[in-house]
Amino acid sequence: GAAAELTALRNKLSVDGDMVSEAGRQKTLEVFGEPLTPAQTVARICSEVREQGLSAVLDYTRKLDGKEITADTLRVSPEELAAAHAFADPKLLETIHSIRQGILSFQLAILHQDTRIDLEEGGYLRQRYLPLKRVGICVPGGAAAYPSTVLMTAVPAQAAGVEELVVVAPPTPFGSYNNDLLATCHELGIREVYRVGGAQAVAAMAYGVEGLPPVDKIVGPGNLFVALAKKHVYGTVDIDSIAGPSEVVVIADDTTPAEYVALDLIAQAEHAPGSSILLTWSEKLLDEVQDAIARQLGRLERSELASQSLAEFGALVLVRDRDEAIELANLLATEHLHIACDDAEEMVGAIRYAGAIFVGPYSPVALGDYAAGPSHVLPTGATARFASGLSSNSFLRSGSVIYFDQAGLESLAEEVLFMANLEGLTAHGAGVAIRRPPELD
Ligand code: HSO
Ligand code: ZN
Repeated sequence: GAAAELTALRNKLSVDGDMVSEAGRQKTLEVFGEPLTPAQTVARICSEVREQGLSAVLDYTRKLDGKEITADTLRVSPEELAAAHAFADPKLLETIHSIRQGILSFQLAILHQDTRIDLEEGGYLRQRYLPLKRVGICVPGGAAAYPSTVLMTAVPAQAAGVEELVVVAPPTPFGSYNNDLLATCHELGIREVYRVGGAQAVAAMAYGVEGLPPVDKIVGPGNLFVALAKKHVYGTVDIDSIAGPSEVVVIADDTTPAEYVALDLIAQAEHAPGSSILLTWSEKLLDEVQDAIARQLGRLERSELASQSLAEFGALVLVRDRDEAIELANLLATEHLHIACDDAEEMVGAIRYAGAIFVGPYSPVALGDYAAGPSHVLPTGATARFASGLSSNSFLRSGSVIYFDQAGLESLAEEVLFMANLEGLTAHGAGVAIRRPPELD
């Protein structure tokens, strides 16, 4: 039934390093002298960048992106950033500034707090949270320019207290040649922006190359090659997730205007690729949404891209009832779940898996994409089963602090000695025994 079909649909969108398209075969044959899978391609690029540094980064930028970047033009100079900012529409800067405030206050509010518990016997235990020092942000530059992605990654990092932020964007008109993107970086106080994308950008940030010191964590979305490269360098650096295409599941009934639903589905599809699934128990709504999609596609700008995505990765599903909708939503563990019906708030408790839940008819996903406060970098491809969205807490690491005085140590001494003896680690035991107070008779 619906579950099997939707799972198949979802698998079409999964991050698959082994799949080879004809175009991919041709391109890798040309660049590497043999046909490679995306995973092999990425492994090759990463190890060359690791071994040869900047020259490999510039080489692959020429061969894969067709752009001549040099050691001098790799980094967008501070003057260029300032110029982009000066040239930008004041309305853009104002908007970025005001959205930043909202994101910042939410991200500060959810930040983990240090915890300390005092031990009755003598001593305390602490959990400390400290920001990462240097973080790399991938900004895509293929299908559209995404200043919003800079906001939704950099501001949470700043809320956590990250000192050094690095942005990489491919050398394209939607990437690091985009004035709005550069102005946004500058407005947010980001001074390190590099014109590089794809696997070579991820490798450069992970291993460091001449002129680009290595980072501690790499976050942000990208195409298949960026996703696979993050997977490849994980362990050398931390990563946020291995993200696939954007997705939405909308649950609605006939309390929801069909035009709203249609636009929400098309909005996700216009990311191209993007997956949009409607779950409804109202046949009436389903029919109306179908008509509304056709009507809207006739007048929207990106309708060509959107209708392709809808055809390939979209579905309008008639379910039995609310319970089945909830069951399927949990199975899909989608990036965005929009519960658009009247009693949406009551359904939230039944949802176990979703990157973010949008509740009621007035909380479209676009609100979260651009302005609400939680980051729009969210787990895709059913990884919401185990992963969380990006947040200020993604930029903290924790560490414990243990302090016992002699009485405190004594209170656990017998347990430690028993365990040390059990494991046969006699020095562990002796080191505790020697600290025990002298026997009092
Ligand atoms: N829906 C995308 C984020 C985005 N939308 C950026 C518009 N711009 C992934 O959550
Ligand atoms: Zn979006």
